[in-house]
Amino acid sequence: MERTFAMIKPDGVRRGLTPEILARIQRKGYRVVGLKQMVIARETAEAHYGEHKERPFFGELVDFITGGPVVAIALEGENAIAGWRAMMGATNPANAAPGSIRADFATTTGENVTHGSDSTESAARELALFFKDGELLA
Ligand code: RTP
Ligand code: MG
Repeated sequence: MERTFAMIKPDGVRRGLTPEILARIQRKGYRVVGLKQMVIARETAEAHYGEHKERPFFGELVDFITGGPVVAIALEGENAIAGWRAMMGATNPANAAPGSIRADFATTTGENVTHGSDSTESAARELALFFKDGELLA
């Protein structure tokens, strides 16, 4: 069993895609062990995307992710880290597999609807950044 951090980004929430995305997660069979709608503090966003600090799009990325409510989700399941990344599809929706969330609902790399941790280490770090111990189901 693995846990991963998933997020519906501000574009997804704004466009009313939250129920559709939660339905896909549940149909897949992942267990939602944490769930909350929130506006991300700038400091948290900068820590979350710290690996991209030197990239030219960093400022825009932080502006975007803090620019409206997101839905933070802790998922549990067999192979959940890679599995959720597969459900999301490639970063650039133009390269995302047909049927994936980004292929079905996004057109640009900058606003690509969902986030998913990319490794065991990122998952642990991001879950701790967004959820306190008591907020996750055992
Ligand atoms: P995420 O972290 O949001 O789940 O996305 P990801 O792993 O698929 O992609 P990553 O390389 O971690 O990039 C994080 C987010 O930064 C934006 N981005 N813009 N303009 C660009 O070239 C560019 N590259 C990345 C995207 O919104 C991406 O999701
Ligand atoms: Mg990433």
